[in-house]
Amino acid sequence: MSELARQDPEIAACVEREAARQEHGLELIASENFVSRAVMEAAGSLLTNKYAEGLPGKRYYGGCVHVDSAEELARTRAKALFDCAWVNVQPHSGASANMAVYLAYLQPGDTLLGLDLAHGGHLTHGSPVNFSGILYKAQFYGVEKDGPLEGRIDMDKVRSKALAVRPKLISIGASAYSRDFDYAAFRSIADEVGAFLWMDMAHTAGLIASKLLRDPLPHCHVVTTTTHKTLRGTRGGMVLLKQDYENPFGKRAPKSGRLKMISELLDSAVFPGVQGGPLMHIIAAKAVAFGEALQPAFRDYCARVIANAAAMAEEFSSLGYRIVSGGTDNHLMLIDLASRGVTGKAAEEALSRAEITVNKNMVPFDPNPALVTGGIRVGSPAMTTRGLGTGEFRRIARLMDRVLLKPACADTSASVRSEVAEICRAFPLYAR
Ligand code: DSN
Repeated sequence: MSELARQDPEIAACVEREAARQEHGLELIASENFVSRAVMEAAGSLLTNKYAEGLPGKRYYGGCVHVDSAEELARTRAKALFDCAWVNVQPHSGASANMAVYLAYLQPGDTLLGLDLAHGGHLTHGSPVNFSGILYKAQFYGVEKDGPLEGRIDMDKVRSKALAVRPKLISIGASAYSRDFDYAAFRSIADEVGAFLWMDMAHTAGLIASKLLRDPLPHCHVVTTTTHKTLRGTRGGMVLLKQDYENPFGKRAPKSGRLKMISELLDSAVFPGVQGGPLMHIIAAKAVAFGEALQPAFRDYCARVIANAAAMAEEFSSLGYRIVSGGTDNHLMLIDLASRGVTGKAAEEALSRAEITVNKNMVPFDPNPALVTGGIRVGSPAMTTRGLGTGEFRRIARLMDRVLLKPACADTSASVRSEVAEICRAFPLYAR
């Protein structure tokens, strides 16, 4: 970064300080991870200079031969990773990928059915403050408040809701749900009500690619994801199809009159529907990350992500915390802080003073507003990348408990901070 430091010391200082924060703190935000230096090099490369609207071999600009190769590599690797027939790697983010799905499958005013944001869903699955809730009629299913399915989705209730509201699109996927999904049951409901089934696997894509969670692709009409989070690539999005199929909307190619394939509708939805020029440096970085995820070591990493989250959830439970749904199948857990009488907001701030980063999160049926919350969401992907194992994750749960028992105590904060520093020194980030 010597050139950046010389030309723009203010921005260089921001990057330096963020590097120090990442190196010296415990990153437990479930949606974050640390990419490799190779991914960063591709993301920071001169491919940023190139405009390449269109698709490989069919661009609206000259000079695309090399970025075409990079995008082809990204597509080939993504297809191998998820064992699927088609992919579009251009979405700038998960939200852009999701927007393309709405554009391809729905008309404004159509009904969709998704997981309630307050029960772990995502903004782009119909929240009233998001385009998905503004342009479409959003209906929601949730998780159970108590009983044997506490914190889990009851598929009988999803079916009843689907029969009542007759959605055109059913979404699966979440940003704060610690259990696996029953894709076959979702598909049977979608077929019964004549809906399309869409899985947004942003959080769990790496675990799915590693075959440690169920695979949504054979069951869903379309799948989207982000490329960071458990997939451990650069920030970005992607749309996938297990198999291509003729579009069910009767749309035909202008000259030949043949029915267009759904992949053509999705390609057009990404560009020009939602985006302009794709970010070729980011697409190259996605290719690098997919290449990494195809290595056997990535599956080992994902297995450790799951084992670490499970150990941490167990430790929190034994300390007296309620984990929503009683545990986790994946990389994250939602912790109800009621037993400690502290809000999510106060917990996030107190933990941050001890160099532990989490995010406040509503727990299902939370009486607190979204900016206060009664819980926190904690995830294992980032610190597993640094090499921590189940022993360290259990220790971190105990450190967090010390802070949560005395959130305002400066001495506690200082002593936990020094233990955090010790862990960080033992598991350096980019010093490897
Ligand atoms: N913002 C992401 C998360 O933190 O889960 C979801 O897009």
